[in-house]
Amino acid sequence: MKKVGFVTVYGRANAGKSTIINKCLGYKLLPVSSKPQTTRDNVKAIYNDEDSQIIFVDTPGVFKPHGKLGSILLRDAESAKEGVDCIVYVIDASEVPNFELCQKLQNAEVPIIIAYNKVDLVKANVGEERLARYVSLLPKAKVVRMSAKDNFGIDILLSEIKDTLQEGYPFYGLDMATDRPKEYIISEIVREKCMRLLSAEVPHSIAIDIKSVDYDDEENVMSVYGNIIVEKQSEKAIVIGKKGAMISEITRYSSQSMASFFGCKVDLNLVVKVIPDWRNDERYLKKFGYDESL
Ligand SMILES: Nc1nc2c(ncn2[C@@H]2O[C@H](COP(=O)(O)OP(=O)(O)OP(=O)(O)O)[C@@H](O)[C@H]2O)c(=O)[nH]1
Ligand SMILES: [Mg+2]
Repeated sequence: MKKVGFVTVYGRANAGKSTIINKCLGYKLLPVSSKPQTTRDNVKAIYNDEDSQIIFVDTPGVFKPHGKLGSILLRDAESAKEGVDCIVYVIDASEVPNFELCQKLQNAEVPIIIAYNKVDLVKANVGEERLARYVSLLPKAKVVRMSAKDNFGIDILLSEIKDTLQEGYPFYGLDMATDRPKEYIISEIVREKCMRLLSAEVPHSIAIDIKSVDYDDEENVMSVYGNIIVEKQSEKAIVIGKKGAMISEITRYSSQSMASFFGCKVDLNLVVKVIPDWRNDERYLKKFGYDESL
């Protein structure tokens, strides 16, 4: 028997939720970028050690929603607080405090751990004064001061999480990293590179549609064909770049990440397509995995 359970990682956009989960896992599974709304799904990331299995549920950051996709993301983030064993509430210590989410957490029936993240970016006295105000609204919460980027506080967070979990049998196989198929991991790798390399609003109108993944055992090569979907011709031109410079950067960085994640060579072929206003079109939202009716 191990300590087992589901732990939702919740908080405002860009607080460092996905970074914290990746650091707990010890390898990079989830997309991270400096732009808000990087995460678009409630993805399960499975952590295993000798005495525990923790199933982290990453969530889209809470953000003022735009359009149908934005509303789906917000609904996903809020619903992920239900039916779990513990909630890790991630706060960016360097941001001006915002107590809206504390109110949403005040009636939670499960233990809450405040992951007070990015302490590297704020003077200690300012950070502590802000933290005290959060704690006064969530007096029962445990607090872990962290800098996920520097791996500071990760061990303490894991041990606080384990303290909240019950003994039981693992829910997932010990070699499983996530509940999602490889096509999903690939699409998230490509989307992350788009988030990182493209500026302004373009990344938010992108979806990745992986068409095929074939693996050649003898050559140890994974061949992938996929589409990068954007909403406008002007965005397509930006994603392709001058003489194809941008799409080749996206392809190069994505291939490197895929090669290190899957441990094989990668032949990645990406085509840019325009689907006007897909983020407000139920058919396409569904096709790209953002289901309104769930
Ligand atoms: N300085 C500093 N930066 C951090 C820390 N943790 C995360 N970051 C950075 O903060 C940015 C956002 O990190 P993410 O992990 O994508 O944040 P998120 O909460 O998952 O964001 P969304 O998915 O958009 O809601 C990235 O640029 C990270 O590198 C930290 O402890 N210190
Ligand atoms: Mg995220």
